[in-house]
Amino acid sequence: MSRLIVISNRVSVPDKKKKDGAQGGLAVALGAALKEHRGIWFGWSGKETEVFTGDLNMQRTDGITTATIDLEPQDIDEYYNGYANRTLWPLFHFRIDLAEYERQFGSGYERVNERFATSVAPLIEPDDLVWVHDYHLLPLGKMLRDRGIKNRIGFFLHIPWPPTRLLVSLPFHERLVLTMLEYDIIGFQTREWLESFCHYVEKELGGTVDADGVIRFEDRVVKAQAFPIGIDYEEFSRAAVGDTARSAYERLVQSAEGKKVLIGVDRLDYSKGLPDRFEAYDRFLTQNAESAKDVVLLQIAPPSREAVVTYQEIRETLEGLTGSINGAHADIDWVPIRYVNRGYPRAELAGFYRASRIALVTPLRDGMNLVAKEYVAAQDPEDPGVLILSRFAGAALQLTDALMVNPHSGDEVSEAIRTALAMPKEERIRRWQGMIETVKNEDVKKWQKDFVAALKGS
Ligand code: ADQ
Repeated sequence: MSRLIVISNRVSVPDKKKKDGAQGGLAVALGAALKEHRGIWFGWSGKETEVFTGDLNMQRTDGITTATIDLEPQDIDEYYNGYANRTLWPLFHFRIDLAEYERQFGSGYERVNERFATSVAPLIEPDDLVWVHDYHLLPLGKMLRDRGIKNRIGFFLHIPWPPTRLLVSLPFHERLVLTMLEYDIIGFQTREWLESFCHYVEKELGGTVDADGVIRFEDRVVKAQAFPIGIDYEEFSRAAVGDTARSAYERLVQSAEGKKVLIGVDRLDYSKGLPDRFEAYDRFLTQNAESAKDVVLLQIAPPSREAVVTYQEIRETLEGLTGSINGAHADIDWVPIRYVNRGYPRAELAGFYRASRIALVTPLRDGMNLVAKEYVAAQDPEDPGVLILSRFAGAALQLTDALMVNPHSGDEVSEAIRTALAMPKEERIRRWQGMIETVKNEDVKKWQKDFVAALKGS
């Protein structure tokens, strides 16, 4: 079996014992994938160094070999906080209004990608498969080719790919996409993002794309395909009935005192639609005053990317909204929103999901969204809860039995909450059965196997 070299911005081995801090979807998914393959996970350590040396820190933790490099403060500002999170992330989530186009962000991004390539290239042996992840490293394939790496190299994008009309607002968009054509395979979460990419290649570059997603441009042949990511269903559904989950479940049920819990679990990110969600819930409380006190919203939202000002703003917005909604509706024995700014171990989250009658997964745009799948996996088959899901999450293309909403419409979300609360058990079971099949069959192991098979060219 070929070795797998996984390359992503950050390397963080999932640690079940870790009590604080959330683990992003990427860390969770890759941890599961890497355990099955011997190989190396390469990326940034998350640490700063005064002067970049390219020295590798190699470690073996929990069955996974990692190799990391430290970056200079200027690298972190321009590449990570700058181009990745102030330019590409907002643009790729359709927020062109938030995208900042600064020349030094672009050059920092290219410089750090070159640094990644220089440091990882010596680790790559002739038969290795190389799998690059996400928007931080779009041009890495080209930079590896420039260093003589002839291996099969694949790329997977965890976030949406924007429509051509938005992407062309990015200075040097052509140069960026051209570097991606050095990969052998490019994976997207859904057909929608795949089609946007192919559209760009045809319309802006003049390449051709056949019915199998094979792109031809000059002398390059690249396969583009959708690989919807899943969760580690086995691990998660087991965790949901374990001791830790059970006590988390009890804790939430007891504290809710007979009220139905609505749960939201998201990184604190403007793409997740949290203010819109809170406003829709406010509307629900106003329009359904008689049943308002029968519910409580638990929103778990650990801060992320705090160095970026838009993330500081979303935090302030939410704190303000929580205060005003709680102020307007609360009584001496009831507060409508419990807003928690921290991460929880996965097993505890599973218990919270199981104790919640409704999950509100209402991002304005999301590559996939794993919380939706985790919620489904954690439910009691005899008495499952209802998933309210944004049609703009990649997961909406798979979880078609969810209550689908337009997250921009407060009326629609408020109405969906009402419908979910009144939904008879038979309908809850029927919808859940439709979804659990997908969550179970299209899990992270299948995602990883499918991608690696495509990367091998088999
Ligand atoms: P994210 O934007 O981070 O991932 P998501 O897919 O929902 O979004 O994954 C979040 C993960 O973090 C989930 O596994 C969740 O349980 C965990 N998490 C969130 N809040 C937590 C908390 N308070 N405590 C503990 N754990 C918490 C990106 C893309 C997504 C894509 C994934 C995977 O933006 O669209 O689905 O990568 O490809």
